[in-house]
Amino acid sequence: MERRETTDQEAEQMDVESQDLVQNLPTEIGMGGNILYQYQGFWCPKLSINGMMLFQQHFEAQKTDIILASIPKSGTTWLKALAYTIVNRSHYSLEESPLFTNGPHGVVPFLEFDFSSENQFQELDKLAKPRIFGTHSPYMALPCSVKDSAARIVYVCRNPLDMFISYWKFSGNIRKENEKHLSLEDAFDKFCQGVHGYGPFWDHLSGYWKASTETPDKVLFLKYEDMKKNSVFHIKKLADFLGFPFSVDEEKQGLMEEISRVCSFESMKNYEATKSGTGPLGIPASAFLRKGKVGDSLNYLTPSMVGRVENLIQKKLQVSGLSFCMSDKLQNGV
Ligand code: PAP
Repeated sequence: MERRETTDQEAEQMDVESQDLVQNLPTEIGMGGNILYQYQGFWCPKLSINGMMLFQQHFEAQKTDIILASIPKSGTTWLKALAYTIVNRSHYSLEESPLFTNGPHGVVPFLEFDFSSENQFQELDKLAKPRIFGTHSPYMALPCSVKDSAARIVYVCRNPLDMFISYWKFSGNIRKENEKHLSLEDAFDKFCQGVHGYGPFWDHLSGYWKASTETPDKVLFLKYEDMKKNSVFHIKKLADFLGFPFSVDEEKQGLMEEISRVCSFESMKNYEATKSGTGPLGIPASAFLRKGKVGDSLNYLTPSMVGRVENLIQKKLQVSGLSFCMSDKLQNGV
């Protein structure tokens, strides 16, 4: 297909059209005082609404693409580091990986945050294959070319209690002085109504879960807690799924253990890119690594709050067959 540049007039027209569309969407205030738009059945943060539309309109998936998907605060940064390291291990020694200087968000861009024009999407054709991207888009909102091509999707999810606390803490930490952070109680109430970035979480999770059960060769579904429990096992699983399996020699040399160590929370916290770099939208990279623990939410939520989420999960997700280790097991978190 022959491509041509968008003219200034067309770009202006598109801008006006998307502005009109956005202005008519229902809104809510989310954590960190961010505006959320109800867009295509999910709550899209204002910061990424234009990017989301551009992604949907202009991204052309290639059959070798790797798309790392998640709802925020579920292990995206970790998954980016792991997938990038696995796929590029023949190009860079572990000691010299660009991951240390550019960080996971630098080497694996987000499709709805990091590109702001049609031209930038077209430029992506020139990237070396396989291209690796991140997204917080719900499955149903992904462009058709991602769903219909042979591009592979890896989804990481996390116990919603920990995901919520991680999101709430992050939003409070990065907000600007003039932005009003929601109290824990208000944010939690909205979370339970599905009003949070890219929520409702149950729709996000069940969309990718369903796709992974229907097309397991296309969508790999991972859980943060399982990865924490046995990261080497999941590194092997990820490498096999992505088509970059470890050779017998690599296994003998302990390469999977080495990748697990290099991408562990403790190691990543000390990357130069984490200590002094920025992540998406200019946010300090250090904000993406807080505690990295399972069960931290129990330090913040009351038993009745925990019970409310447990009920929600049962009501909204059990039917799909998706389950989580809940409060009793979280207590013994990794
Ligand atoms: P994002 O969606 O904004 O990119 P994401 O990386 O999904 O964020 O989530 C951040 C969480 O993953 C943080 O959890 P916490 O607030 O409970 O601490 C962060 O610490 C955790 N995290 C980041 N890197 C790692 C890692 N290498 N191992 C384990 N957890 C990690």
